[in-house]
Amino acid sequence: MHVSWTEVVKECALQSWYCGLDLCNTFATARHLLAQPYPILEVVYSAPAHTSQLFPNVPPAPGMSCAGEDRSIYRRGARRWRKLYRVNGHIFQAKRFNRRAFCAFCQDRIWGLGRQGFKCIQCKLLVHKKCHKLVQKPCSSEHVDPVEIKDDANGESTLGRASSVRSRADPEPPLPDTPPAPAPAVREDLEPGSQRQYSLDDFELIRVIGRGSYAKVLMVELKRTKRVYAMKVIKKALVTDDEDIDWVQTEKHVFETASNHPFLVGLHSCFQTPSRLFFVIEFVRGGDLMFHMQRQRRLPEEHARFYAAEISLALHFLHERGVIYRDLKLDNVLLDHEGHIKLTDYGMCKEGVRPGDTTSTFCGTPNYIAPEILRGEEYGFSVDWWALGVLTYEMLAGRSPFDIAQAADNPDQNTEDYLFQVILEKTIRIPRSLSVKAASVLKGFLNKSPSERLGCGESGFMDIVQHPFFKSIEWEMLEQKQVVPPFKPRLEGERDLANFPPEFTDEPVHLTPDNDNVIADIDQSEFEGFEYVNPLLMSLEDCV
Ligand code: ISQ
Repeated sequence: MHVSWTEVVKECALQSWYCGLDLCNTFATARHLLAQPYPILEVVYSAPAHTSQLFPNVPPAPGMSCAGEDRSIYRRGARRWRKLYRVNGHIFQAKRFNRRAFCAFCQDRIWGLGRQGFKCIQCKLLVHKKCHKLVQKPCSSEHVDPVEIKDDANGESTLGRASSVRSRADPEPPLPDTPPAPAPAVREDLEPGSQRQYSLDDFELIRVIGRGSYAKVLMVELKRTKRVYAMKVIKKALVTDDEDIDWVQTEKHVFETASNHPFLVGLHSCFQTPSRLFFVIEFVRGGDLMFHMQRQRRLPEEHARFYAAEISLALHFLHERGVIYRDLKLDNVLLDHEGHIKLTDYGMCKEGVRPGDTTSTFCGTPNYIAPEILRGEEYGFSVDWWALGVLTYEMLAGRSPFDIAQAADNPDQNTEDYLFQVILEKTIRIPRSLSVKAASVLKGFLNKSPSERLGCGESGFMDIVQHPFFKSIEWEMLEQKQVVPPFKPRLEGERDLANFPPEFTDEPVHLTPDNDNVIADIDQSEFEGFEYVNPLLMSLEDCV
């Protein structure tokens, strides 16, 4: 499948409007508002309310940098590009229907598992996947600003979007014949007393510690035990279509798998209110690697080796269980109070991947996207080893491998499109200050050909374990957390938030009251069965 660059360019131009300086950081940092996971339906033409404080500066023109902006390292949200199919003016997107729906072409019921049907994102016409190419009736809403989509040979396209297309902030009304079901407050299928269910009343909200396009992360206390947790809060109104719902399901599944590994954040419980979904997650106190890199500029090789090795173990664990992580970046690597890593944020993961299997969704965080994704190729676990290469380079060099000197002054070089070209074409230059072994491991991970990349050959993970850069690592000890980390985050007490950015911790912690009109538009049946309690953590809690 061919990826069209023009669509990417358009995205960049729009998104480049929102940037600003985070003056709190000693490492001069500019952050872009690239927190929208789906560019097509997420681009906004005026800054959303929450961006005004964090991104106070406006560049002279779209695509240009703000005064003093240093683009080398900043927080960027991961995104998934939607696959759209254009036929007769319609722009179809694959949909899963859990209510009665009929094909406008053959009149038969659309049913079955998975994404059985297609829905036009403009006129809402519903058709079978098999019928979508046969639709004669033109789209009745073609006056809507056309989404910029390039048709490819198969009529299959990626990307493109216009402001008037329905977005997450403008949720889709439910189908008329199906009234929304109420949110299940308590799971009725549970044996009485077998599992405790949680609700918002069980927690005291203490501080905001993070924020993404979909979610806000809070530090909370479970009142009964006084234990502290991170709570990821997602507004249901932002989870409006299949891909979003799949994302929530995936995150929950991977959380369940992750709870068994020392270098992956685990889940305590999940619950919901009519307007929100809540993931209660183990709290990791040391802040993320982005925060620490912004203060330390670059890391000694010994430190980078330790983090890269622990991350490798976490990725290998996921891969062995059929999960591609797809969102490795500094922001998603947390440090615990001792200095061990924990990966977080599983919303971009791909599950159910067997060895040799591939997938093709165009997704990730721009600076970390592997060349095979950009080339539109099918890909597998290789993309995670590429991202580890980018991250290890950032730790060792204090900048991205794809930074171009003076690019910030040149609007043509300041776009995501340009970044993608650099990732695809530029030979990566390794700073001379790095050791031969470090240079070798970086070249290994950053091989643009996935089949030749370190970690992707016949012997897979063993090639990483045996690489000279990792010679001093005792892998079994490392996995058992028996190796003392090179850096211990400074913490004064269990609830010290000194390692979290003040731009988050200074935010008011309250959740806005529910709006009945918004709730009325939510199809609660989509969230049935979301409740979950991790039996492992529960038994720990009972010991308190
Ligand atoms: C757990 N602890 C601290 C921060 C976090 C951010 C996101 C998800 C989980 C977290």
